[in-house]
Amino acid sequence: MTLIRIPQSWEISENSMTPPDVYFKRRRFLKTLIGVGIGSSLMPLNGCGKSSSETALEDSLKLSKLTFTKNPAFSQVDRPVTQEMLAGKYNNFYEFGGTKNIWLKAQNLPTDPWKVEVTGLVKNPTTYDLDDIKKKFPLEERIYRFRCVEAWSMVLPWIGFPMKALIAAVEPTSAAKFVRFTSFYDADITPGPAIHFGSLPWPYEEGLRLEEMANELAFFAVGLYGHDLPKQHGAPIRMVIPWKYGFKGAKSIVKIEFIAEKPATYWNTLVPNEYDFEANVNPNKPHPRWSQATEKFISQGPGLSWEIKETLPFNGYGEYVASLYA
Ligand SMILES: Nc1nc2c(c(=O)[nH]1)N[C@H]1C(S)=C(S)[C@@H](COP(=O)(O)O)O[C@H]1N2
Ligand SMILES: [Mo]
Repeated sequence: MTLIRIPQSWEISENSMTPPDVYFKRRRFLKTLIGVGIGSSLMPLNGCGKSSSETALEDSLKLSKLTFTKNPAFSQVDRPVTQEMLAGKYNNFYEFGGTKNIWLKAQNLPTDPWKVEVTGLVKNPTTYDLDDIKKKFPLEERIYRFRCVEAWSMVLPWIGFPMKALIAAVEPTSAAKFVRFTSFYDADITPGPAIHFGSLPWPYEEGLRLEEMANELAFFAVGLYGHDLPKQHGAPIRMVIPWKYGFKGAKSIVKIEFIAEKPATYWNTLVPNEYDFEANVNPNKPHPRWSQATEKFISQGPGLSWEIKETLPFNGYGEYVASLYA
């Protein structure tokens, strides 16, 4: 059994750029410590997570192959596709913990059967099961850049269908202005991070303006790397919004509601001054705690390593989406 070792350099670099989840815990943690008068010598946050077996990781990625076409408009970008074994063990999925190393815990997600309720201000409210979705909406592969607000990035070959196809199927009424997307949540299965204080605003929810959802690029993924979506990536269906930071792409979607008012969202509720609703990738707008001008692009294996690249406005997708924000 080969153990995966995360290189030291990765850990160091990550410390210099604390992810929002760790930051949030630390801030609350410090507040609590100060509150009860314990010294700051107690700072055991973050350990680097457990080592895991490479075979178990491979098993988590051995999934049914999908039938799909390759969309020629999104068949490549200016950098290589990230290796599957790297993408599959470096995730954000707060329901399963506050570290990147959640892939094993995420295998507890029950994905079969799965239902997605589409409701609200629509003419044809529908509850789909996953097979209905795969049959009704022709599947295509799109290779998209992916940029997390924490400044790491990947390139991922998603398989799924454009969100506008769902809009056409359910026919929103003229009163629908926003859309709320809700992730799976069950406190027994998705306990959240081990260390946190106070309540977290579960379930994970995200939102888009209806015009954003109708944009050519907005995508529902049911697959990745030619097969069904791995649990750690948000099986069996998730949002992919390539011009926005990764947190806008809610995983493991169970409900989609067309509504009149802007919905509250998970990260915006937790840390409103850091994670705004719009969250378009923008190198000229620093995060309050770090620059967004460059990113750490993860492509090669077998160990985690990255290249520093410039971050592009709208993550390189301005020609498709800039007009939405004019
Ligand atoms: N339900 C849910 N969706 C989520 C998250 C989460 O914690 N819970 N994390 C978000 C963040 S911050 C990122 S960067 C991406 C990560 O997707 P990946 O692990 O497939 O790369 O998922 C997003 N969707
Ligand atoms: Mo993220």
